[in-house]
Amino acid sequence: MTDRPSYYVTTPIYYVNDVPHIGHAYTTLACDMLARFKRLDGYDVMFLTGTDEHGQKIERSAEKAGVDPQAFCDRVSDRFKELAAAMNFSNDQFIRTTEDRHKKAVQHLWKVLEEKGFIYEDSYSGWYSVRDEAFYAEKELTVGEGGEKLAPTGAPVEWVEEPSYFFKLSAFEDKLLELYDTQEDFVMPKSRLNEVRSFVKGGLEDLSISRSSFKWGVPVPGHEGHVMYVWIDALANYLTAVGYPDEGAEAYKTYWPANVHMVGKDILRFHAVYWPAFLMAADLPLPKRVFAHGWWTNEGQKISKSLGNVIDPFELIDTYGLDPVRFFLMREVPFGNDGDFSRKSFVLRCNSELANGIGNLSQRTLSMIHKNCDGAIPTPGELISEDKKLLSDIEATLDVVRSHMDKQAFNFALEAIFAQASAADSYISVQEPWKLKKTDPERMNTVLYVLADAIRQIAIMAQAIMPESMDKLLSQMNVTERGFDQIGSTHRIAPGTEIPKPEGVFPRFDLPEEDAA
Ligand code: ME8
Repeated sequence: MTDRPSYYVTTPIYYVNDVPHIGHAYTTLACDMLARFKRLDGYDVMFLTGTDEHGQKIERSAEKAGVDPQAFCDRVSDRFKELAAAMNFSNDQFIRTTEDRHKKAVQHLWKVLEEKGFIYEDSYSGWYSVRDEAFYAEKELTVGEGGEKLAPTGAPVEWVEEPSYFFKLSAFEDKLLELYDTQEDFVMPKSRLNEVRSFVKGGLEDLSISRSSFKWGVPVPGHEGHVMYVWIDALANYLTAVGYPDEGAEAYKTYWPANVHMVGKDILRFHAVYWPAFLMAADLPLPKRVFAHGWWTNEGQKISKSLGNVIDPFELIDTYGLDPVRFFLMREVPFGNDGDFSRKSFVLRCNSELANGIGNLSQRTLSMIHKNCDGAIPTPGELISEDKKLLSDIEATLDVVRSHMDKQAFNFALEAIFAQASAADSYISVQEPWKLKKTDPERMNTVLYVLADAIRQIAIMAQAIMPESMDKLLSQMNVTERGFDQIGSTHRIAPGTEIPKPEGVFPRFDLPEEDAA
């Protein structure tokens, strides 16, 4: 235990039926930015991601690939680990649902639910979509072009009849509605909360939580022939990772309940309805928030394997470098909304805010210092009101950014940080330090000092989104203390700090050929 406040953030665990794409990178990146930000702000953070490896979808994919399911899971799960490394994710754990610790945890949870009288045996007959790993009521289905029945997501459904155990979800209608009314911001954004509330108000049926027509799942304890429904298995990963069922485990005591379960809008129902109901039934504390973000399309089109337009994060990183990719994904679209990925927007955004923004600002300033101040941070004279304003505005930005981050408004957090880079640019244009060299070298020293300290603080705040580039920039300035406790007037950059000839941090990109003309 530390006396620092704790913060637990989770990503969905991704199905291993398919290799990772930009959507998976996006969700985990949002959590990475949050985790890094909280660490820099002094929190004791637990950041969890991983893979969801059971269920019929995985069993069938393995069969199709002609590989044993475990070997299949090992292979694809590794690819998600490679993505985490390529994206510089700082997850503290990578959980896999085929691990023993997880099977034990979810079997324990099952037994608790059973002992408390929330599980009963019956048989299920109804519609099931393997692609969504979800049951659908007849009234939810739509009809496809060929007259076939489809899930509301467009996924095919099949009729299933089999013995099954059920969870008494219907008993939780009122309790869930009360949760949405009383626990502020349990579901965010607000518009999503309304969606969830009206789903629950529409009436909840008991949920089939075991399958008996295939094998690839966690065995239901004491009931041979049944494996758990993949969603009860998957959701429990958030508990396994902190040591459940040992409620006395240090990690459990420190981190549970989670602060944020980050998910895409497609899986909100599982997290905001089923998950709290399971936890209430087991008498376990509820997570503080479920945040459902929007979906990316590719140049206006839905991203899908069958359309062949899946955006490969590895390819993007190869083409543009990692930090511009991280920056663009979090900066471009208000978090929570859907967004469109286009290379033109990518290039325009990165050129204006990275290459021409913070990149140019730091390159110009550090070059001037290197050249005109004997390669070291100059000693400032007395600060005038413009100097003080720039620095105090930057200091005040930290609280603005904190408040955006606490609402998962990542784009606004970045906008606030980068507005300070623009403010520093305007300050240069007004102060014209290059002219002061001859007319008033002491004032030039002050201006360059103020700029260096402004850049130091902007770079400290931007570390959560661009860890590598900001490390490069801060290292060029010999800044070693980089936590948010270093923001403000008590920790200014020390005069005399060596500033070598700077190297550019952000390249400028060319527009894609079709847009360049
Ligand atoms: O649902 N845009 O796994 P999954 C944005 N195993 N985000 C996207 C996206 C897109 N186009 N496509 C995918 C599962 N995502 C379950 C979760 S959790 C206990 C179990 C992201 O591999 C988004 O976060 O289908 C979405 O919710 C998730 O990937 C779905 O991943």
